[in-house]
Amino acid sequence: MKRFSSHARLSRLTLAAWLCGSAMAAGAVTPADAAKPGKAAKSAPTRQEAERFVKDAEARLEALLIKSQRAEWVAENFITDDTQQITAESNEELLKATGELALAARRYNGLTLPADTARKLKLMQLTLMIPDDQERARFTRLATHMTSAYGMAKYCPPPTAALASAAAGATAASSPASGDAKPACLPLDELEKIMAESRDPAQLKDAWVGWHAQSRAYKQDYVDYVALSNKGSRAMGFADTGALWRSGYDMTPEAFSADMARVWQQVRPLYESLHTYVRYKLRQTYGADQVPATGPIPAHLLGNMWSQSWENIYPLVKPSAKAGDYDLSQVLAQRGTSAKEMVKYAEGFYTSLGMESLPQTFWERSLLTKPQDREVVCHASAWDIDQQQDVRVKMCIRPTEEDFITIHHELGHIYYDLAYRQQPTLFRNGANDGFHEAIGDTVALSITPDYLKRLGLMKATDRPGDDIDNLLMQALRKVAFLPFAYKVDAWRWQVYGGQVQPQDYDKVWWSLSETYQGISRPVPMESGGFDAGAKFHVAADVAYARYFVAHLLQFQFQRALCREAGYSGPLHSCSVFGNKKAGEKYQAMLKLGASKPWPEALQAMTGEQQLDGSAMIEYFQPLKVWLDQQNAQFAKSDAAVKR
Ligand code: X8Z
Ligand code: ZN
Repeated sequence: MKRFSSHARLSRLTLAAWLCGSAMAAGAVTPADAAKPGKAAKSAPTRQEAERFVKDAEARLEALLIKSQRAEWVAENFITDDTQQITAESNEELLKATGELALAARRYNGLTLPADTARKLKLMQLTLMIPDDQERARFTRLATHMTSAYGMAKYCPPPTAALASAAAGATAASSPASGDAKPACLPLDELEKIMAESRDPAQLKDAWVGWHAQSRAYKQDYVDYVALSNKGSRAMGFADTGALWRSGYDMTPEAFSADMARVWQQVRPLYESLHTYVRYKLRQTYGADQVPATGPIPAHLLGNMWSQSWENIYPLVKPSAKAGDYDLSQVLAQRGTSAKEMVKYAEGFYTSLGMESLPQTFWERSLLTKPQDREVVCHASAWDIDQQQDVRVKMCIRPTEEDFITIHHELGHIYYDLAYRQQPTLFRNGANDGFHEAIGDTVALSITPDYLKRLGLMKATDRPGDDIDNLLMQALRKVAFLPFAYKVDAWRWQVYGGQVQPQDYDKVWWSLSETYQGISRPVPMESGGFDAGAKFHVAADVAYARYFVAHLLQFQFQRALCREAGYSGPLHSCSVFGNKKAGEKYQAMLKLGASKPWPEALQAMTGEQQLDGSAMIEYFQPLKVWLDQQNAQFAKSDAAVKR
């Protein structure tokens, strides 16, 4: 699968499941037998039998995983009925096998085993088990259908809509049929561009509402999918699929929820300072009738379709006219930087740390630009097709700063894949899914003004802005993201847990949006809505807590790498570009893959054993002081106006 991570992680079947495709090992226990362990085998299980079971399982998993990866790669690169059917079938085969193996693995629970074998058996059981053939087939078809429906969705504004003229200018390929009377349509990437660049609230609202209406079409599919998924999780002894997801962190699901809540409380004051500041600035831009003085910010004004990161409104909130005017997007566009060159920049960072060059097949097989002649899933992803050398990226790259950062993120997945390829199949994965997401983001934290100068992307005469400018930009990306990431799975855990019924999906989504992000829906909710489904990871059923974890871990990793490099200045100015010592430290952790519980991998790299917001807080400390000063001044001037 693609992985947003090693797609093992992007997995809708769950972490271990993607890792664990495979048919039954010869002589292995059948699911029916395994469900009745007492009768399954005549003799008690032994260590030797367990080891042989794991070895056979890994061989078969590997073969099935590769097959399903290839099918899925084709399906996402050429969305057609046939490719959807083929990928659904291969995922079905994989799911059948992972379910059977998970059940069979139970036989060895409680046996004293070598640590590696015990860990593999445990990972194997972190999966869904859907024994009924028809239900399993329906489940994988729903999954494939929702992913493609998301990939192909378009908003076709009516003639009176604010975006009608923008749509008329859209490419013919985006329209349902050229040459007839149907309205022109806007695909997601064009709507995202409007969200990022337009400063017209009517246009922004139209793009927002237009996109969020698309997911209604697959709401019922999602409801059915959730029911089948829960059934599959319960068959493996989990309370529901949310609990299964939370069990992927080497601790109980309850302990993981509590950990997320703990760290969120640590960083919440930083988010609140940013939110207050941004609301004030947006009120100055859009006026008091659009932005309230207190309470939530309307979601369409934050420069992003999901309000998940806010860097696109930097020009509206930048500290002052004195702020630097350097714009990496402009530089990349003006130079006509090609997609391949964008990837080369990112590869150059990893090789500067002592990592290998990307294999030739990466360049031959990746999809780096959006094809004009067919439907593809454009959401960026990294793929580990054969768990050896055949790694690929699928991304519709444009020469922008955002994509410059995203390609560093994607190569983080790829370099993790390459680093752990010597591990056995079941350990070819991240220490947890948040690790996988954090690897490239950590590297991207080293894209400092000094680094851009070294690359020649910034000239000595450019005005790059000072620390506060850069930190504010970074906070719009990283700090703004935290409550969004928290919310997505807080919502899904409740959906999977049955605390939220389909008729209340939007109500709860917006209640969480208000509580955590402090944002509001631009227009009132309508019945039948499915706003959560307008986010890729909900439509494709990719767990999202990974990104919350990653956004904290990356600062922990960066602090450790900078220490290793002997750096002692402020954390936000550190770039480990070219530092082989830091690179070795990083590579040592990457090589471990999933072979050890993640706190051990973290400890080896950072000396810390738990998720912790202190590195992020340290990174943003000067900004926090500045934001609080600004907010205090705003409050004073508001009070003066009121008097
Ligand atoms: O999905 C992604 C990556 C692939 S793993 C492009 N990200 C999340 C998102 O876009 O919502 C990266 C950050 C969050
Ligand atoms: Zn990712």
